[in-house]
Amino acid sequence: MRKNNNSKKAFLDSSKIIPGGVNSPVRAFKSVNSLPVFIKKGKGAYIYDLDDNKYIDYIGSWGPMILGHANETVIKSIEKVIKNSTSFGAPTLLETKLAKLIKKNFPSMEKMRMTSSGTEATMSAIRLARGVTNRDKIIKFEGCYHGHVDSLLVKAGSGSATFGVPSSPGIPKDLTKHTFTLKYNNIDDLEKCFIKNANKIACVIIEPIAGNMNCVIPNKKFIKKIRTLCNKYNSLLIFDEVMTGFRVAKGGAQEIYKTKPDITTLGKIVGGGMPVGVFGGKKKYMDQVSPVGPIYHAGTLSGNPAAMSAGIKTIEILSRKNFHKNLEKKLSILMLGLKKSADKYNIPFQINYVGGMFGFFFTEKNNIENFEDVNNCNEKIFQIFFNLMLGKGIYFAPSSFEAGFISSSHTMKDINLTIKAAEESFKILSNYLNSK
Ligand code: KE4
Repeated sequence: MRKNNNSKKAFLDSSKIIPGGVNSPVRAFKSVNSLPVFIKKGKGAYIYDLDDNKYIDYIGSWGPMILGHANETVIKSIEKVIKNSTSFGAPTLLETKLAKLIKKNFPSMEKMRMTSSGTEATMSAIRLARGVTNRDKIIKFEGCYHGHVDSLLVKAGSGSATFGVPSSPGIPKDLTKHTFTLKYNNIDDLEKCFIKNANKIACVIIEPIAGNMNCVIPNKKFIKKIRTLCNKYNSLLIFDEVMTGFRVAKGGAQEIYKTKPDITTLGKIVGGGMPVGVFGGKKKYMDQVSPVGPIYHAGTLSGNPAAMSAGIKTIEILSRKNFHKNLEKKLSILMLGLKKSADKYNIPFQINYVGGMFGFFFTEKNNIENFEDVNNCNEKIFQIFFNLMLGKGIYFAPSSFEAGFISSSHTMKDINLTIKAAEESFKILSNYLNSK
């Protein structure tokens, strides 16, 4: 067991004034029956908690920290910018510079707007799609998360062809009835929904590689079919690349699947750990955004100079030769090492990884295709494994429905330490399972 008195005290204190003691639910460690660790600092691949425990960090703030924590160049760029004030609420050159850098890697984003979060980006993208098509219905997929947008916090109704139901109180049914939630990777579901609602669907929004039901990689035919059906029914295709943008490849999942969406949303990495979101796409659509067009979007801190600067530096560094190739190579050694260790102790364990993003599943099923498959994994074993690894200084996502992330700061020493810790944990797990 690792010392955790200071984190425990901090959690008790924060819980008195912040719901759940955290500012985002997953941080509360509820789904792993554990207490959250409060972080004091990070450097490179490591984070340190209030009790001075050191962890190899495979969350990286849920994706932004692709260079690792406290990258000197990024920090220096923020320091330089904030000396001239932290915000103006007026245009600066940095916004144009970041937009051009993004467009270079995401040519489908002919024009774009900055926001302060991924949620704002997807919310604005949905409004834009509804505005330009003058249609209300939208399609999303079970297991995909696009931020806490009312229209998108929707789970499948009794049948996927029926109306969606809110996945949170406080969201009007009158709103969610316009959202269809279909099965990921299921072409039939999709085709039926389009036929049934021909020319009523404003857009399809999808995580083109899913990272919010653990890491689920879509079938290429599925992605291509969405594009075809959107063309056929004049609906817009929105790729939510808040997580996958610059993560799975420099040009995101759209580079890997060679499929151009009409609108793309970005976040996380493009802010280098500072609050940023982006939505962008075809000029003919983006020029309908106010004040050029009638579709409203705004934001006090949209394009914040410090966030722009952090994003510019982060993208400049990850644009270096072989950055993603090296990242995926390192990740493949980690993932295959974990799999080998699990197999050694006959633990049912599957892996998925793309670029610098990964997932692992405690199940016999070796092809995880959708939310149901993830739901059928062994949650109890995940919880035990998570806590064993945390105790050994390995900081994985505290939920079996989250993806993991590696950075360019992780070394082969870190990878080998992680595999060693996993082997010890699988051994304990196997004794536990055999004793049952
Ligand atoms: P934010 O509003 O959290 O910046 O972005 C929302 C969002 C949109 N689209 C995708 C594909 C996302 O993954 C996210 C946010 N991701 C979660 C991680 N599962 C953020 C972690 C959290 O909410 O604490």
